[in-house]
Amino acid sequence: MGWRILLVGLAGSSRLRWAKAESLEELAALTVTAGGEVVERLIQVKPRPDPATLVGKGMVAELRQTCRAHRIDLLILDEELTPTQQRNLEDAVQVRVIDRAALILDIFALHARTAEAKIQVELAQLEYRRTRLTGFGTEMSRLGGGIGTRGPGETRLEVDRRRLEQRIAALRRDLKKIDRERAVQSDRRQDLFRVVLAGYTNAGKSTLLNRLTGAGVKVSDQLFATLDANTKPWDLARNVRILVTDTVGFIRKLPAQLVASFRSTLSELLEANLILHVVDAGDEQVDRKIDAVNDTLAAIGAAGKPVLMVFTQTDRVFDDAVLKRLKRGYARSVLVSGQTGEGMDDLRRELLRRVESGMVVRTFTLPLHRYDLVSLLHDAGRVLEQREVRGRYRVRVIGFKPPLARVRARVSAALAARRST
Ligand SMILES: Nc1nc2c(ncn2[C@@H]2O[C@H](COP(=O)(O)OP(=O)(O)OP(=O)(O)O)[C@@H](O)[C@H]2O)c(=O)[nH]1
Ligand SMILES: [Mg+2]
Repeated sequence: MGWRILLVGLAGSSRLRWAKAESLEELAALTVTAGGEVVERLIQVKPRPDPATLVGKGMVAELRQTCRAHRIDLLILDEELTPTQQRNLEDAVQVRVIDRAALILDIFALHARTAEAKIQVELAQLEYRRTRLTGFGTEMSRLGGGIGTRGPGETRLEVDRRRLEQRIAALRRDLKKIDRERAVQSDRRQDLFRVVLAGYTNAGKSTLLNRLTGAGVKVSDQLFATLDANTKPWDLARNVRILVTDTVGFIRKLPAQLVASFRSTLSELLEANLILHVVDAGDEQVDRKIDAVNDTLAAIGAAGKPVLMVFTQTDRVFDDAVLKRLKRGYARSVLVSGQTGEGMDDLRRELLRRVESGMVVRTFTLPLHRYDLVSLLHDAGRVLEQREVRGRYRVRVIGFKPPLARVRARVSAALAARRST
């Protein structure tokens, strides 16, 4: 049996009521993903939240009644709750109360599979708890010089906090170790062009990765199905191999603790040569979700990265006007369906154009019979032309600078060796 849940939102004005209803719709999807059953939703229009309970007095009474009438187990607020507000509400309504951030943290905990994701989630949860403890502490000290916190031994609050700090420090150490191992791995693949998928949760990123690379990543109609980073090679064209990475999705009001603890997973985005911003074309909130993703990209420092907009799930869109508007609104965007494979050629072509625009063309002159060097060039890039000119090989190659520079050094050494003999 799922938990019976009541969702509550606060709108600053009646004009904002509709936006809040939409936000509650998303909160409902999160609740279902977490295994709960949404029994009822309530929105209160209130320009100024009540400092003690967030919602107003009348609403508190209504909540208590609704909870009793519908046998509610848990109340989820779409707004951020201070620890005091949470406690006051629980006392008044006599039901457990959490906020949106706690719910998202819960889903992350449920979906974490890899060791790294598990550590990251626990760290975020403890940081969330710590801000609550700190909140309590500062409130106490504002009440005048530590009354209630003094005594012969440590207070319970201080013991809790110390344990929390110790565990947080241990988790940070574990993450750092995983980070170092990853750094070794990524050194090995630094020559390849890296494309990273970013986008709102449930947009269709993993489906797209599977379609492009046959990766076999888990796809599901749940929010935050993917919490780790999966990287797969993809041969974009002959001799143009790129790496495609699928990673954790975003959402409006993603808790800051999660952004912080998933820093290393999200750093894939910072190392990308190109970000594919994947958007569900069939979503009614397309523009708002794009904004939310852009905000999060900015928050992690990836705002200036080259981006290619990819609208997926076009097979769900039956109104051509919708697709036309997207195509017109976002320059050089691509329309695809990860499910049917429609539009993949367009995506491949646009990607190849982007990849090759970051490449350079170099001409190499090699001693005849140095097939080893010729073969190095074939590995380092795409050979455009290869012919014999006055007793030398002339090879023209398009590729990335670092690998071509390494071959250049080998060629110079070979030529110097010939000259000195
Ligand atoms: N009809 C249709 N459904 C799609 C398409 N792409 C994805 N879906 C469905 O949308 C849901 C989410 O797909 P995922 O690929 O898991 O989305 P995601 O962006 O990886 O989501 P998270 O990892 O949870 O953030 C699944 O139920 C998919 O089957 C598509 O092109 N067409
Ligand atoms: Mg996914």
